[in-house]
Amino acid sequence: MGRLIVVSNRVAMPDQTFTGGLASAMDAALHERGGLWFGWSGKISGHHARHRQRQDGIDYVTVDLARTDYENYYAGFANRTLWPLLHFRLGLIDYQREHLDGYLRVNALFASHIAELLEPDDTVWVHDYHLIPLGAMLRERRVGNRIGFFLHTPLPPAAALIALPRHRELFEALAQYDLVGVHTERDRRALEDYFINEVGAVAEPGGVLRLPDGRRFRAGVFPISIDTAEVVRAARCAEQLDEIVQLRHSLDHRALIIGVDRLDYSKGLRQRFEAYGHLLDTRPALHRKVSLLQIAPPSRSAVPEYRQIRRELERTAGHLNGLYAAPDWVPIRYVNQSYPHAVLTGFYRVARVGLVTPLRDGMNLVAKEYVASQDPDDPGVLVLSRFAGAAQELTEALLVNPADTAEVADALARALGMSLRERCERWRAMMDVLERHDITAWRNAFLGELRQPPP
Ligand code: GDG
Repeated sequence: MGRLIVVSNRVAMPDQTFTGGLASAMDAALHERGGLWFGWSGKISGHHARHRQRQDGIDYVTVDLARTDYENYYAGFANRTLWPLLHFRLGLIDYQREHLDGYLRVNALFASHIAELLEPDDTVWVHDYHLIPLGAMLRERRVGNRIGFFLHTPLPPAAALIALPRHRELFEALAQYDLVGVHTERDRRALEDYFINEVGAVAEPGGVLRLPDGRRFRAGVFPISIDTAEVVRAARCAEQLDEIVQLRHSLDHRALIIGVDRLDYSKGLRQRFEAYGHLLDTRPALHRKVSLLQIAPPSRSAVPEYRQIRRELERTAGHLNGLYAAPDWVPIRYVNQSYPHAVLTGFYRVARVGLVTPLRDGMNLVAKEYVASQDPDDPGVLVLSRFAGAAQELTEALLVNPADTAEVADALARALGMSLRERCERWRAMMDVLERHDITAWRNAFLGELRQPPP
């Protein structure tokens, strides 16, 4: 069996503290088989310098990008065109031809490097919307290896995908992969509909799509998960950490509602603050009895929409605190800082309610981490958006439409008043899912399917 070659926009380098589940899952897979992780170095330089570092049997190979590449590929087409499109936000799409050209140029640059590094038995696993055409570009370079692609975002229906100029050039390229993985059955159906209606493909048994030229590829559902055992362990140990002791002390027996999200317009943060405002407005008995801690580390600050959402949230949080705060009580603690993963698991464990209300989300790992971090004898309640992929599995959460502030406020009130027995039953059911299906199961399912003989 050959090596595993992982390709993603950014690479989790061994000398960086990178604690995400995806990074550790890839790390484990690369260790098992030996392999190579390829991506952008995160550096901007004029000459596409390539860096190579080998540690514990894994090769980390990264390239620098020129400033215009970064602006057109990353800040432009990936994050101002594809991200809003894939999250059903057609009104936010900013399409510029030079951004698409830059996106294709960087994908071609990646393809040339990878084609050079590949050996005949290697299996290639490409990640996410930054790299949709990479497989097709590898095929153009006569790469015959097994190549899989996993999309971490949702996939909207064909009626939305066709809003993108030159959409066929981009999405039809997915057919050059042997296997395309998505988080949910809804995403898989969207992919199938697009290929049937826009490309003229035919669906065959086993998730196979056959194109008019006879080419076949598989599309499958692989819901990503977390390192459940590790999150359970970290949350248990976190009780001792200073940050957790201080948080408990500051709460002074008030119930904590927690939200943890990258600062992103897809996460529904404004609507979440408004729902919490509605809760305080309609239930005065909860005043001084509850606090919302929203952790929202800034992301993609080079993109104007992200600077705008930040301003908007500061205004909304300030407004709510101005309306309701008392000398000894702040209703919203809004923190634009990131924390080590171990500390986050401790915050989750302290919180009586996990509030996860994205407008759209491929999966949402925070929802899963919140559940796995709970104290089995006194678990909290998850309030979860129906539009997160996680809602397909965590059906014992209180499921809400994030746009309906009254519905979210009702769910919060219900969660805050829920009996220990009901909390335990709901938590156990969700924990069963996470114990059966962790990040290792996800990775093995995808790679197992990719190793099957081509359709
Ligand atoms: C994309 C898709 C899909 C957050 N704050 C801190 C921190 N985090 C960690 C969380 C969690 C991860 O970041 C966020 O993952 P999500 O899944 O919630 O969201 P995206 O970043 O949008 O991820 C999403 C995912 O890819 C995987 O396929 O589920 O739908 O959008 O693990 O804990 N980590 C640390 N400090 C923080 O302050 N260390």
